Amino acid sequence: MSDSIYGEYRETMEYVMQNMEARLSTINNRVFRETGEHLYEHFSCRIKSEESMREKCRRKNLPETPHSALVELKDGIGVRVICSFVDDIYKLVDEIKAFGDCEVIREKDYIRHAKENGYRSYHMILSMEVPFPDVEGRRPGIYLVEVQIRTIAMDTWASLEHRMKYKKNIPSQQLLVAELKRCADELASCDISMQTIRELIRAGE
Ligand code: 0O2
Repeated sequence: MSDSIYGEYRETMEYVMQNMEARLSTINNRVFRETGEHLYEHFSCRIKSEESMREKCRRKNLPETPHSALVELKDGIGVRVICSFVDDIYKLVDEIKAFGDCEVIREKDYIRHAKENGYRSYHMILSMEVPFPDVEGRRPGIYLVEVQIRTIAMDTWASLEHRMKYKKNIPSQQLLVAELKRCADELASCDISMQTIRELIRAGE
């Protein structure tokens, strides 16, 4: 019996993660062959750490079980893809939606609808069919993957904001929130400018 919150399904989660990595690499290579440009800069995949998953279960009043970690919470397997330009994000979303064996079960466009604090990113929860059992006893099993797609600028902001979130009780909290929001909006404006520059370069080629 495993002590992991993911139980006996941890190995299949690794399989799903590797499978996603391979698909993303294939997409980028194909787009590069077709257009001479990559669709994304880089990506990272992770299985949420035991500690974070257990903490999230407690925060959401869920029992610390494989069912909570694999079904109730949907970000046990996470993929973050970083693109150079905003329109590449939407092209990648279309590529991912075209996967034959995955279904998008949740989608949030925090780019067109930024969060109040300025956070921007495209989020999807995919359900992927795999030839192994899942926690609900199905075979083929269904595993969930959270995909976050952002530009370099959005990622820079999110990383810094995430780090600063943990520094509580600092003076001028309100001012900092407003400043962070201002930075997010300025970066979003830079993203639009960079895309316009790319379009102008392409038009002149
Ligand atoms: P971690 O440590 O990055 O995994 P959920 O929070 O997943 O139960 P929800 O609210 O539907 O459900 O999720 P949503 O809105 O899709 O956001 C989930 C993830 O997006 C977060 O995961 C963060 O990674 C990222 N995110 C969302 N909002 C913000 C934000 O304001 N700032 C930053 N920096 N990241 C954000 P976790 O589990 O919170 O954290």
